[in-house]
Amino acid sequence: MKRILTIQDISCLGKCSITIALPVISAMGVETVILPTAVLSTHTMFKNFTVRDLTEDLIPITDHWKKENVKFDAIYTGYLGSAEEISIAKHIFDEFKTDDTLIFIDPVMADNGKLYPAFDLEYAKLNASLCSKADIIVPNITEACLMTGTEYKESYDESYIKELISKLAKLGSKMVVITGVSLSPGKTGIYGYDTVKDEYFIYQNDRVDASYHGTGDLFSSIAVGALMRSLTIKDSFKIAADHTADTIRETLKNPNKPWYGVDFESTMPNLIKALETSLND
Ligand code: PXL
Repeated sequence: MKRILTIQDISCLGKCSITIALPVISAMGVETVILPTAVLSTHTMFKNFTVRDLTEDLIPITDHWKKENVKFDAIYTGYLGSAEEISIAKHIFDEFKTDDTLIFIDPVMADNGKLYPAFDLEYAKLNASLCSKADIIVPNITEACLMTGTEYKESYDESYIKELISKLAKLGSKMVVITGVSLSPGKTGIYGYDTVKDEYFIYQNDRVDASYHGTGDLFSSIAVGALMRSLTIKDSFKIAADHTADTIRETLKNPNKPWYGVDFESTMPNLIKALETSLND
């Protein structure tokens, strides 16, 4: 069984980061080791959340793993709380990366043209330097703009996305996948570029007119989980995009849905079926 290390916060209530990554990746049949960067009472879209920062625990924890000779097939980073945690994540890559370790970075810090409350432009620059260490990065358009110093646009065309991709590729990651890209009305999806093969890949599905927290984390967890089950890049991102959209649609049907996250628990059986189908194809 493949083993992933995921480095992100625990938001105790809120359905995001580790409370999505751990159940989803585990259910996909991949061992999921967690390194919690902080424990928050809720995610940061709630008011008055509490934070217990765990920065000083990270190196002792990973030093212990090193002594136990633990190896990871992938390291997946999401929401990191501070500049110091970005530099610790780089150190962890250096300590644990082998030729076979996939570094998958979701530079979580912003959406819809705005940085999340905890972050500033300096943090965005540091996230860009973290991305230089990646095999795959999956920023949304806002994060792509912040990391490349590009003006954020609500409406854009394909050349704008290609320009963002080319600037992101210069950061040094082997593969760039921009999420939340809409190339025609009523559609949304991903726009990817493989720098090694010099190949673009695009996947669009029907746009659901609702935005929920944690959907980026769900998307990334599925993509990295599917890659660890040896699906191709294209199949992994397709399953991630389709399942995330299906989960939003399913959540919309729930009259008692919480405002802060999606009902990924209800759709989990469908994800496993889709994964099994892809594995048997
Ligand atoms: O889903 C991204 C995320 C993760 N962790 C925390 C957040 C957010 C988004 O707001 O606040 C703490």
